[in-house]
Amino acid sequence: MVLTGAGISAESGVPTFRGGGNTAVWKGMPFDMISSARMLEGDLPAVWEWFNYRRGLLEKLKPNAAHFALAQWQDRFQDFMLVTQNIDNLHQAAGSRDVVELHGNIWRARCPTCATRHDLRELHDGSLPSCSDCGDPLRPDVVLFGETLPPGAFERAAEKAQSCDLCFVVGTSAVVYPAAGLPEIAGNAGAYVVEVNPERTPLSDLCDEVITGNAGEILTLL
Ligand code: BV8
Ligand code: ZN
Repeated sequence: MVLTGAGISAESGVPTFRGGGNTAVWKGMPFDMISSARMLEGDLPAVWEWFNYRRGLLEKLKPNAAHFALAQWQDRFQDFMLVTQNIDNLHQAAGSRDVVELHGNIWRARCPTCATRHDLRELHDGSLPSCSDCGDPLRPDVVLFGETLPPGAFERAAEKAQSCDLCFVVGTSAVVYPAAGLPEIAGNAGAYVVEVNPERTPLSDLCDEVITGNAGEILTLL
């Protein structure tokens, strides 16, 4: 099982949220304020503006060697699961299949009323898309702070964490729960846990092995 965070997309040019001193800030708001359930309830247009801005940045960016390495791993291991906290779709763009997206996907919108999903690459009605079925305003299909994860996503990942032999944790600062709890579940169930990160994290001391470096280089070498 592999759990990835924003760090795996750093070498693609996607800004990370923490680590390396650059904390994502938008119009003076820290990202966990603009990307929050409260902000969505209070100012949906501002949340759309924030996600439209990020999709604009992402449009030009490509998967990096780390994404491609993991896409190859899915065929090298008999039983493999890729779980990501990222919403940038770069794993899928690199060829990874059946990615467990714990926090949703920036290219999808969701109707809060009828729960239909909409691909934002097909919607062109400006920054405030509305549902083609019921007309209500759509929201990003992304898990914001203070929101629960997509039903079944965490459970599927936790089940694999319980049964896997080897768990890689790549490019995450391991501070956001429940995602950050997955490597602990794996380690407690007997998996060998390997962290790949240029910096130490709260998880480092729990890992069987910490490989210090950039994911693009390390995963390719591995
Ligand atoms: C929930 C999508 C419960 C959005 C994200 C107080 C108030 C409100 C909530 C809380 C609170 N206290 C605790 C909480 C719970 C909260 C939480 O854990 N907060 C933390 C910050 C304390 N969690 C939640 O709210 C979650 N929901 O708990 O619901 C609930 C239950 C019932 C009913 C209602 C609610 C939902 C959390 C999901 C939030 N959404 N993203 C968006 O993108 O805008 S979280 C976001 O940050 C990411 O998705 C990711 O998951 C998370 C962590 O970021 P990382 O991926 O780790 O990235 P980061 O920048 O932090 O670190 C990068 C790492 O990469 C660094 O370590 C760096 O060294 C490394 N790196 C850099 N370069 C490289 C590299 N590694 C390898 N190679 C490189 N080249
Ligand atoms: Zn609808």
